[in-house]
Amino acid sequence: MAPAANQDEGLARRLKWWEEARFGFFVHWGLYAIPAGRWKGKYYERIGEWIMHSAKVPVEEYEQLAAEFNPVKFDAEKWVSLAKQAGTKYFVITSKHHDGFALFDSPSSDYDIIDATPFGRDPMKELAEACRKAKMPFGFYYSQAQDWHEPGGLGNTWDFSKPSQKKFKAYLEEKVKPQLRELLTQYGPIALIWFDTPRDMREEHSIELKHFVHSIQPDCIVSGRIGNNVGDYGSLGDNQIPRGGLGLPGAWETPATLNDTWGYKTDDKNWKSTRVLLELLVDLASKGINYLLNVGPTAEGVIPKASVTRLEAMGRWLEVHGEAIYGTQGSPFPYEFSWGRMTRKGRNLYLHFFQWPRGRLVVYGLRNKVKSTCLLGDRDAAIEVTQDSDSATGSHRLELRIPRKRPSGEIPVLRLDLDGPPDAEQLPVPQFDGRIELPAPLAEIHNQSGTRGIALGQSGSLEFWTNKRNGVSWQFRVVEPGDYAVHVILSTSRVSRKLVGGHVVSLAVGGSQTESKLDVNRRIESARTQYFPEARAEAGTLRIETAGVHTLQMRARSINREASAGIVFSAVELVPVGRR
Ligand code: JFZ
Repeated sequence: MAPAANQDEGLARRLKWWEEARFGFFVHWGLYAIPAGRWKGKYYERIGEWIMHSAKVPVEEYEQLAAEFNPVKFDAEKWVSLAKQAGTKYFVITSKHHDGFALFDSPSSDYDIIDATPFGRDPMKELAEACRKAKMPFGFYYSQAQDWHEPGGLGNTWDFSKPSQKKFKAYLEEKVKPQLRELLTQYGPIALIWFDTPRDMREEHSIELKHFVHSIQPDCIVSGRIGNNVGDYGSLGDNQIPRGGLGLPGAWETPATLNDTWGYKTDDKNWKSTRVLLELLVDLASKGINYLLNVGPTAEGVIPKASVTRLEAMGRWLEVHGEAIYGTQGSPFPYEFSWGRMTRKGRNLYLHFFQWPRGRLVVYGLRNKVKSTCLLGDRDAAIEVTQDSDSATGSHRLELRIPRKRPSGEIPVLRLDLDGPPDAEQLPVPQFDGRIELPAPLAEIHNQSGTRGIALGQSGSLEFWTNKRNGVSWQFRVVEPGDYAVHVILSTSRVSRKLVGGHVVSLAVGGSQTESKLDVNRRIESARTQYFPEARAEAGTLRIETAGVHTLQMRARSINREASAGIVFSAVELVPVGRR
């Protein structure tokens, strides 16, 4: 969900702390932690907090879980101190998820932790207090549209029929607003409300809820999933990272899991490694996107050990490398590098190495002068800088001589101190390995009028290329003329996560042209492609005769009709052949 198009004046001010934070702590906790992925002995594939929906559990039966919910091991200070140690800078917890149960003292409802459980404490009060002490901004997740407990809420198709607008409106007035008022008055300052799954909520209702929140706490941030693009910031798909950046204005966040579930599931052992988690954090930061990383505590109130060890390890990396994440903005270059990612802050440019270039690295297109350098984990490392500018090709070239030996620890970061704010050429230029990446957000789109055209989707991919008369092109800079293999990076739209190939495209630079059928056989395996897959489709070879600026034209010869979103892709890459 994209952020509000007409940004109100105070928005930048209200969002400042949040944009600087870059890394947040998310908690999915509720009655679903008791079944933990199994209902009456049967295992359910889907995410744990969806068990009521997956197993179509009738309301009266699910309600009985409340009598068992007694998280005696819950310790608010422990959770918040883990969030601190992990290096996260804001804390968001489910106050009410789609199952409709309030995990807080809700005077307006009997279906809450105080009235319906033996626990007798309000964990939100304890967490709010622990966060206040730790100076950690504290916010609530609140499922505003889906509520499987209420006939007026959305989503429960096994007990109720779809509510009329009138009934839904009554639910908003009688449950949502009173509970939001409680959340916004009982716990001190609330940093944000993380609304979710708006479904087909009307725009007027999204706007009304947003105003309602701001009428009680004007500085409270409202997440993009309030619906209809009226949130204070945009929310990407769960675990989603756009390859070429977003190319969209506004502030953004990606909520993400440590394994595959949000709410605790006994059987989900698919933990991401610390290395992968750090790559995801850096990847998102390099695109100016916040990372909201989730834990799912058990019904006893314990955060699984596997989550704790990973979060602590991330915190140790951030202790050394935090300056390259907190308060930074995305890379000044509009594409990813083969060796890693960049972030920036003031006059500093940070190079995060996923792969350590042995001894030498070249970066094209940086117009600044490098005044000094610093390897964050090893401040004594000797680094030599050479810079020149080639008038024939118009390219700025920065060469770094670095130690051959990879520094110890995950993802070394090199800081470049520049003569001013980073100023990078916006045209794609060759990378160190000669590869030229042409990302989706930089494409010029040529739609014939009167057709539903190619558009940059919220996934950062080009999508809805369903008409052969439409096409795209990019300008880019060549430093070394020669033959280039062309690859189209096929990706998925938000509508469907299935990769579809079979399209025939033609690609041309000057007089050189190639035509190929794109297939999805070569999957790209990386930290981010687990949930949103990508494939590298080979698309022939092009000869580029001269150095300097060129244009690549991409046209469709035939489009596979099975693909409802047409040709969906996130980049085209040109890889030099026979030279390195
Ligand atoms: C939602 C919830 O349904 C889920 O239980 C969890 O709370 C998660 C954080 O958010 O699920 C979504 C919502 C939006 C997308 C995907 C899953 N999306 O836009 O891709």
